[in-house]
Amino acid sequence: MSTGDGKFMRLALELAKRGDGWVNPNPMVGAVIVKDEKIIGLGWHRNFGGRHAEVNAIEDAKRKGHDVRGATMYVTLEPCSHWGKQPPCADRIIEEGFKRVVVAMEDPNPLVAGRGIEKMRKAGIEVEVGVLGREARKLNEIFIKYITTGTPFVSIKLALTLDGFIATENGSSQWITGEEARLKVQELRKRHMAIMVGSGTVLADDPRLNCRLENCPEKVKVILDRSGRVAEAIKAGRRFKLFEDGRAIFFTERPELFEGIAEAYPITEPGEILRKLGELGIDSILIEGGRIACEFLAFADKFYLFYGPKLFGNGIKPFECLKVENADYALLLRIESIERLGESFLVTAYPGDG
Ligand code: AOF
Ligand code: ZN
Repeated sequence: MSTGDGKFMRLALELAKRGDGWVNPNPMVGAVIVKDEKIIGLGWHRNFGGRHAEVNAIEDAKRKGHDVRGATMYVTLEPCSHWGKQPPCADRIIEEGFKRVVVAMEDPNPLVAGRGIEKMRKAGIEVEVGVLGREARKLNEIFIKYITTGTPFVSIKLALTLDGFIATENGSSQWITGEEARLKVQELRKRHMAIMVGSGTVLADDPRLNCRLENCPEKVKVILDRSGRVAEAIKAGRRFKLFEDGRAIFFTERPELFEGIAEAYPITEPGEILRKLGELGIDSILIEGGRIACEFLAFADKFYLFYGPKLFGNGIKPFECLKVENADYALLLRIESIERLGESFLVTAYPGDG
């Protein structure tokens, strides 16, 4: 590793984040071109199907009148070697005469998986892999899961009281957390392609389930509606805000009720639902419904637990289905961070104790 490698890669990671929410199910990728220790080009992957970060950085350098021959490219993901919606970046980097390429992580896409690196090395380019690799893998945890399994990355988001309830006994749950926490939820919605709730939430709260940040793409709304209660309510004349933008997908035991109303698939078990969503091209879901969280618990990749400074004493607990009897068998979580958000705080955690 040369001096400056970390600094330039950090910048590339920051650029990659500009594609947040727009590139799914592709990865967020950033690239920085450096020559004689000066930055001459910046690029990132801006939207799904669009030009790759590396090519955007090359075009940026050229637009500014720089010659990239002999330069170093810092890129957060291994340059691709295959023809997809875009031509292979590794070939372009070779053609342009780069001297050195610094890569944060190998591309987990089986179509690439080291072939881009190999191609560039064979062409005589000095290639270094692994600079800020951990950060790059964290940034693209959604992409890594989806490209290697074909099923979406599952995040469970809950707002809890300090004594662990998501609602009172009669189901009222408004405003457990404050304004800052709600803003953070919007950021989570931005990163995930789909938001999932149960029909109970739709009927009780009529949520929009959209992303209200400036510059945020439309969301896919996934609703588990076993008995088709939402369809029946619509037939009875009710209207729901979730249909105002984006795409709505229902999973139900009575898909026929949804004919002419909404896209619906027969409900099966959670694993099947996730496989179906994967087939539909959805790389990530944010489960926001407290009552359905437990059904998907075994499939959770990440937890976002927001705690508000309140006590209910009794009410609805989110993970009752776990029914741990012996403390030795508790589901273990590995905390990634604890963030204070105004009066609330957010615990971000992964399943497992590793
Ligand atoms: C991106 N953006 O900046 C890089 C990617 O269909 P394509 O041609 O867009 O190819 C998508 C694949 O290309 C993606 O799964 C990943 O393996 C690789 N690299 N993809 O969307 C980029 N560098
Ligand atoms: Zn590429």
